Amino acid sequence: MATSTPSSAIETVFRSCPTCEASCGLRVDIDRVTRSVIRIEGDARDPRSQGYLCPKAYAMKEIYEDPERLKTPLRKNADGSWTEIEWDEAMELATSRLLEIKEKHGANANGYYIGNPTGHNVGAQLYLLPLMNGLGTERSFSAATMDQFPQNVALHTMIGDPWMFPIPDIQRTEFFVCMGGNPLVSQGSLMSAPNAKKRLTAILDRGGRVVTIDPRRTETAEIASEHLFIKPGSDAYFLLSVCHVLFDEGLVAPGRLADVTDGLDRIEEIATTYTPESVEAATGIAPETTRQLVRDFCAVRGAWYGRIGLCTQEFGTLASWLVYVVNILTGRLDAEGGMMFPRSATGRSEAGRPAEAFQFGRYRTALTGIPEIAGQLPCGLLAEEMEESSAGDKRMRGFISTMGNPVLSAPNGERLAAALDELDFMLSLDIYLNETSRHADLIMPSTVQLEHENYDFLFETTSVQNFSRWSPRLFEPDDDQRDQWRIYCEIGARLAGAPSWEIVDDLMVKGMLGMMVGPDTPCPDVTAEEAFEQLQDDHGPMRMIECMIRVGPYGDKFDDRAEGLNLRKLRAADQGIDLGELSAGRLPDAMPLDRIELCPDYLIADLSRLEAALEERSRADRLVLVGRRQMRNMNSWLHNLPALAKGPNRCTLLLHPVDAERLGIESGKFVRVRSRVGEIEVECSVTDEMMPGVVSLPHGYGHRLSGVRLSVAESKQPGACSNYLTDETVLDVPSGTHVANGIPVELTAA
Ligand SMILES: Nc1nc2c(c(=O)[nH]1)N[C@H]1C(S)=C(S)[C@@H](COP(=O)(O)OP(=O)(O)OC[C@H]3O[C@@H](n4cnc5c(=O)[nH]c(N)nc54)[C@H](O)[C@@H]3O)O[C@H]1N2
Ligand SMILES: Nc1nc2c(c(=O)[nH]1)N[C@H]1C(S)=C(S)[C@@H](COP(=O)(O)OP(=O)(O)OC[C@H]3O[C@@H](n4cnc5c(=O)[nH]c(N)nc54)[C@H](O)[C@@H]3O)O[C@H]1N2
Ligand code: SF4
Ligand SMILES: [Mo]
Repeated sequence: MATSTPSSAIETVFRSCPTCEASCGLRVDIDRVTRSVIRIEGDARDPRSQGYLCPKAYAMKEIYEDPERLKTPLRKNADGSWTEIEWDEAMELATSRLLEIKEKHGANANGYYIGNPTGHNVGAQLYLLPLMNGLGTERSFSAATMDQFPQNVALHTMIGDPWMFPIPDIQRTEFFVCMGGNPLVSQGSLMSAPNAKKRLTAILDRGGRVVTIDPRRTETAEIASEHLFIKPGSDAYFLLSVCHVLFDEGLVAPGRLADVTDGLDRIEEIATTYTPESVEAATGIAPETTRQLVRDFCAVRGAWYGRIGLCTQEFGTLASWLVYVVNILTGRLDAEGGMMFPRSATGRSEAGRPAEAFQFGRYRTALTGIPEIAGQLPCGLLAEEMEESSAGDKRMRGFISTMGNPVLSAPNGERLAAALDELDFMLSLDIYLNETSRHADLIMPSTVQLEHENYDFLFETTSVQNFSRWSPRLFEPDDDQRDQWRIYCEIGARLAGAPSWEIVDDLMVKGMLGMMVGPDTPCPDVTAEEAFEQLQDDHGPMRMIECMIRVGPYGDKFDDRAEGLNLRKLRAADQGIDLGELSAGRLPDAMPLDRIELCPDYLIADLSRLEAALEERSRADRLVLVGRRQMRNMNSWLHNLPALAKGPNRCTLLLHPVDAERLGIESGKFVRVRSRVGEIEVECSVTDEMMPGVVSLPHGYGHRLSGVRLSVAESKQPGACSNYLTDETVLDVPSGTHVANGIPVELTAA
């Protein structure tokens, strides 16, 4: 809870930073009278971040203070100007238009896109359900298909839970292989690790090794023991050759999990032909390097990890799957120092969960017939779903974009921008008038980070150390601002014809309790009614969190006098609750399937596509584009903050001196980059940190479009949009994830 210093008006409040996955602990000095943030520091007492913070910690303050941040709903007038309107009018407008479309053209004539900050806001996550139920549409798109979806698909088919991610035990590992991730900058993804630099350096300090495998010698590579360049999109070939060496040299040792794993023979057979020699031309990795790496990895406790560079590529699902396969073959899954499973306080990886069947192909996109996969359609196909010329009468006419900026972050943003203008009605749930929301008929902003409570709901399942953390609201919002959860709940209630959002909210909590307490549950002695009466809050996401943590593995089981965790204790814990190191031995009990399926048929079916591409991949004359993340960015949306936007242009294209010379390009000069779908101009930087034949450009820039209110971004870091080059038709087939890494491009001096 907030602790105040009695002699001054200044109060120190502790909370976690919600901007990236790391969820660092912060100490924030605030003045409640002027409602201003005076200072933000890393909290040395936080058990996970131990005082660490990055420049983006100030984003919380600057977003809160940003004069261009929206606080009131905005309605677009016929002449394109905007008028501020009251919430009731906005709700009425949004829901009547969406319902009209639904009645005239069916539920599927509406659709939605869910963006990244959702994962950082517990209310937004928990209340998507009433919104989605209210819409009742199959047209569901999200940032997942530009992100981790291949991992979801691999896990769903292998262990039965798409969200039970194995996380590297970097606290104890002696050998960390990092493919397609740059934790020094991202602070770890599906490996939430504040101060990744310190943690990775500690591996080296205890005599271990860190090996990075990436087409760029990244910031992480700079501190690693070794770096291997790999050609973009070739990781599945390389990982199959790793499996080949494991079998060939008798290094396969699945250990404890062998008894519960099916498919060991099958992977041996698959890997037979993938010798390190046969894939060398495609990967660029010398056979002896592969063999030695495999031997060294097997000699100690290692963790083999892959992240976004392995997901958003042409063979993303195979590459992500093979990372898990390598860990299983070497006995490193669910073992100390290997890849482990966090145990969240909200109980989402406890034994006895039913396995949700993996489904796909129940419906398809209108033009290209791409199948839905586990309820998702590829986000880059939003445009073809909206265009009359592509989808005809079946087109999407009503659209909600929430907490996302797909014009910059999804593939072929230029095509999407044009398609958005064909819609009958578009609602943007966003705090800025930006590249995407400028197309809306109505924008509804929400409170921002400092103005609402939070709970690290997603990242307690991806953290390298178990923890449970609640964060307080620091300031009451001005005027009549609404929290994101309440906006969802209210739109959902109105669309469903419910009497009020409060009733919908109560029903959700009661429904949840009905399954959580009572006979045959971990809380047999409490009834749902009794539990409901005990809840601390009248409404909102913390009621659901309270239910989950009280019933969860560390919970008090709705017994106030018991030792266990409850919301009251959590709210009193300035640094959250440290739940200790990750522990081994969670499989098979904690997974929904009885046995691990090492070679799911669904994934194996994609091997023929991989095989067929080997020759093309082995060509030496390809020039391809990959992405890169930077410390002061968070995808597309922190560029309007002066503290983060300052400094030289960061939207630069990195290329190797050999390529620069061949193409007559110099550092500091602008170059035209062309792909099948688009063309942009960017400043170049020539550096041998790139692999020859590969160029690197960050995403999330391109703040030069008319009609936006982002004056800082526009003047300080406009950049150009790398996703105008991303071809929306090229997919990782089994997951429907887009290929943002390994895009064929041509360069010419501008
Ligand atoms: N080329 C390329 N493209 C990529 C990637 C890549 O590596 N390369 N990465 C992909 C990945 S991993 C991701 S996650 C996506 C991210 O892409 P998106 O999901 O589209 O998210 P952002 O671009 O971060 O945009 C976030 C939006 O949310 C708004 N916002 C922030 N906070 C709030 C809030 O509290 N309430 C409301 N209502 N709105 C808020 C911001 O103003 C902004 O418009 O980008 C993907 N795109
Ligand atoms: N500062 C900062 N932190 C962030 C974000 C941010 O925008 N800024 N975004 C957050 C989000 S939404 C996410 S999803 C995470 C992502 O977290 P990370 O996965 O760590 O993200 P990147 O830094 O993009 O690292 C991807 C790496 O893959 C490499 N790569 C590209 N193609 C290939 C390939 O074919 N094979 C291999 N082996 N490597 C390849 C790239 O060169 C790059 O170094 O970061 C999160 N943290
Ligand atoms: S690393 Fe991430 S969580 Fe930590 S201060 Fe920076 S943005 Fe916030
Ligand atoms: Mo992401």
